[in-house]
Amino acid sequence: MNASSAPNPSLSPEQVRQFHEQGFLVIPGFYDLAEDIAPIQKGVHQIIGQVLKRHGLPDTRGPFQPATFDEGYQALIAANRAHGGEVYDAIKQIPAFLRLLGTPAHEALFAQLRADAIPAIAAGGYGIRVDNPGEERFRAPWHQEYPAQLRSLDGLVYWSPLVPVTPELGPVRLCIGSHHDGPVPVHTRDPRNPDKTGAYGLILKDEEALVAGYEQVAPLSNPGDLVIIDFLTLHASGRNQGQRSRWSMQFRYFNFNDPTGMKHGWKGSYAAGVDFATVHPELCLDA
Ligand SMILES: O=C(O)CCC(=O)C(=O)O
Ligand SMILES: [Fe+2]
Repeated sequence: MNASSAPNPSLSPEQVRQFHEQGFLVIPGFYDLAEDIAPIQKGVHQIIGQVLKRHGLPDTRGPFQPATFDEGYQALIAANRAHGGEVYDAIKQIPAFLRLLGTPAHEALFAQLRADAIPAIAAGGYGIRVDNPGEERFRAPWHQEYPAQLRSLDGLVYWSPLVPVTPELGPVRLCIGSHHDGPVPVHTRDPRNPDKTGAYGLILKDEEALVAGYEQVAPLSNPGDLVIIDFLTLHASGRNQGQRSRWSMQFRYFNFNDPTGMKHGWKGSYAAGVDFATVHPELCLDA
């Protein structure tokens, strides 16, 4: 499907049923590789080039090709990890990425999965993750999206990879059906990882026992595929044990017609400079 030219993607009744039952849905080939994905990969390729240039490092890469758009990135972060941070901050400003964020297809999916919704884009809730091999600091522990994003209780994450996600690259893990059990209280600091702050520092109450109570899956995916995740579904980053960074896009939508969001005025969480404990003290174990 070409997301930019197909404003009304319709999920089959079986897909809708599966999403509500499991709390996530994988849609292979949702986006058009040439129209939607390659321009974003090209933007990343260009930004890697600009960061190399800015730091006076040689650019020995070949011309852009979708399959190798991130060439040179491992060498760049080996030279200086902070250069990777520059790439990370820059790539969420690629015009093709922001165009895809606002595609009518995302709004239509939301309307199909949430009855009577007034769909909205979560400000600060979109980006491109770069999960580097062997890195722990930015790996997302088990979490629900809601405390990390707020906006509305019934929001959706649209997750889509820019590289083929193999088992070595640490696909996202999901607890099947966990959204049915509602919001889980959290600790706001992880004593095991004191350098994890903000949303990365939120740790679920009784994490280990809680997660063990569900069947888990870690779906593999390819560029163009879409994984839709309910804001209440428990999920976590896998561990990247490969040689390449795992590049993936996150688009988050919420609902202006959700009672919980209406109550707090659709506040955002950490990315909006809000301490989530002030909005939901009852969900915060150390408020
Ligand atoms: O890609 C990941 O490792 C985590 C993704 C995630 O937590 C999200 O998209 O909300
Ligand atoms: Fe998440």
